[in-house]
Amino acid sequence: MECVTEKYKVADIGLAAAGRLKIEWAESRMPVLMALREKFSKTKPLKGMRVAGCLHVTKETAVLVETIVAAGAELCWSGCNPLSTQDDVAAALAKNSIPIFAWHGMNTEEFYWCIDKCIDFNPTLTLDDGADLIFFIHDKRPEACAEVLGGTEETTTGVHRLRAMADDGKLRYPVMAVNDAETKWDFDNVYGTGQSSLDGILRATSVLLAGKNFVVAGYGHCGKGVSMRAKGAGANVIATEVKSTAALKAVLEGIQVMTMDEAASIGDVFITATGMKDVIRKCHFESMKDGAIICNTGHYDCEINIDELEEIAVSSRTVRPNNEEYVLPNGNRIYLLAKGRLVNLAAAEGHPSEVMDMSFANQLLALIHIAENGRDLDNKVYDISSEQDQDLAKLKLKTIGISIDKLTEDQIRYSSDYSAGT
Ligand code: ARJ
Repeated sequence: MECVTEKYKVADIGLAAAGRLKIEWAESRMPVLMALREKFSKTKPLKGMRVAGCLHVTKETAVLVETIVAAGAELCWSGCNPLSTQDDVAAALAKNSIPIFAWHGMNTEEFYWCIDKCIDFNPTLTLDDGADLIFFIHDKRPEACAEVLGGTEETTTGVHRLRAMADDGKLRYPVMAVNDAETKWDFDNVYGTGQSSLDGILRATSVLLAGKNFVVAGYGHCGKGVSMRAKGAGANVIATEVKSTAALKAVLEGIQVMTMDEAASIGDVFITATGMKDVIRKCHFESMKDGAIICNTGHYDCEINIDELEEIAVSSRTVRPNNEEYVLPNGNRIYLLAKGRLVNLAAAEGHPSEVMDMSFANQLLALIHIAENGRDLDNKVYDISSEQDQDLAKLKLKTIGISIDKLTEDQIRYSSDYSAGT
């Protein structure tokens, strides 16, 4: 099987037909992005643009990729996580003449080789999830930044880092914070992460969640979504936090809040959603119950200290796909899912298409915004406009067939009237 050419490197081009079926399934559930595809395939707002993308290769991403192409751009793609590429989807894209360098299970060196390939493509726009491509182009290929009009960033962790980089004066082109659009974080991060993380845990373990002590580290938008769904599945949800307001929100949601030191000995399932490193570490592994399941849904694989787990374990083996058993000196077994990488993308298929529809519509519109205005933007991180949010939400509601009220003229006047009281 020819799987490497100048234009692509994928695991198995023979999987293209299966990948195409998945992409078609996603298309049927991404009406907003498909409507934008239809509109922009006529006007071609990205004509002349070269997009380098570094984002999980899933069926939903494929719909975005083919929409960017329909809008007139050329592009080159790499995955943003060694375990999240769906090989059949990557093959389908390669088969459709899309330059793509991504396969499941790549090592770190290969990961950066793929990003480097996308930079060889001389991008005018970059699209990231986790900012690895932006970091790489700044660090290793700074000369390539000159051609870049701007970039977009998909996720919380990436946006945090890019804001820090901009504050340090190190960012060499403008970036749109797609994550911070309301139609992204308030849906993708909450409902997307909630459902897909449980999907990953269930595919990797097949355990009953009802009655389990389910520990969620981090009660941000992602943690909140996971907690909500775990609670719905009948688990006793426990949250750990470092931020007082977030902890208080969890308390008022009826969730037990305690420290990880306390939670470690009572949890049955642990999931990290913090963006911080070493949230679960040696002292926690040592006090865990026999059979404890641990996983992560944050962007990077540093939230569980796996080196320490490997150090203290007397043996380990794979017991199911994406499920590694570690036996500790006290005889207790701990099950690590998806090597501590995003459990929702590594052990399942990522967020459902319906929610990625809005995230990726934001990505597309952000790219078009930079293509049209990039030269007037400063080298900083920009928010998505609230008009874009409202337009996308309106379009999404329309596709679901839901109508909402309109303010009357009198109500519009009332909304800006400060003279009326009791
Ligand atoms: C592509 C996905 C999918 C999916 O938008 C989500 C986010 O912020 C990322 C953190 O790395 C993952 C990304 N995401 C979730 N599900 N990207 N396809 N199906």
